[in-house]
Amino acid sequence: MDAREMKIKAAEAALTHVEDGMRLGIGTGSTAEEFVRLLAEKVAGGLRVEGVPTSERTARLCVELGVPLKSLDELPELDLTIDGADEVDGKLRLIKGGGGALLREKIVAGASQRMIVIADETKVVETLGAFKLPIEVNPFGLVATRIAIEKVAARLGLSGAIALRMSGADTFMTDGGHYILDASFGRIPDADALASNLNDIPGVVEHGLFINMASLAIIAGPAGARTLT
Ligand code: ABF
Repeated sequence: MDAREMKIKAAEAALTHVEDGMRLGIGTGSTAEEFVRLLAEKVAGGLRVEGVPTSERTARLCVELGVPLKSLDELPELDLTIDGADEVDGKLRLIKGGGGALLREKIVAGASQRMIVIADETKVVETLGAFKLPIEVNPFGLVATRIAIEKVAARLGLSGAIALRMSGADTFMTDGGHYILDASFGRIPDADALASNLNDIPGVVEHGLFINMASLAIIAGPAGARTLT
């Protein structure tokens, strides 16, 4: 089974959790896009759902494939969000934001009763941190915010490069008009402490540690899909 087939397997398994009439948060990334494609087929077959997309990119795909969308303000309480991840550990803690949509992803997941993560086996880790931690920051005071992040990291025994994300020659800009700093901390033994310390930095808009948000992860590997709870 190749990487795409594994993503489709995870997306198929997630689709079994979708019921008629549900208000859905719809994630971002290549795995979430496989879910959107399968969901669109069900919608074409008569399934009634309303989706809130977590990015402009996902919104465009949903519109193209005919998945009905609403804004989060129109639909502020959601039944279920289905989204990908960059890393997931055994306690369903996640690193997200590789695709740059972490702020909307976290707001949408936070507005949902349940969040199901869909991923392939390569995303499962014992300890978070091999993937660079995306931190969304306000462009104002970028240098001061980066220094504050370094200080927080040092207090927790973490170090490593903190790089401004680029898109070609330009600074990468999120859907919300913010920048992303990608922090190469390596192994993060206390993700909970890092998450709460980052939350306290004024210039940090949001970070990619998703703690206590996912209720289930569907992990697809060569032998099929398994769940983590
Ligand atoms: C979103 O897309 C992100 O939070 C995560 O960064 C990324 C995962 O993408 P993919 O499914 O393409 O690996 O879910």
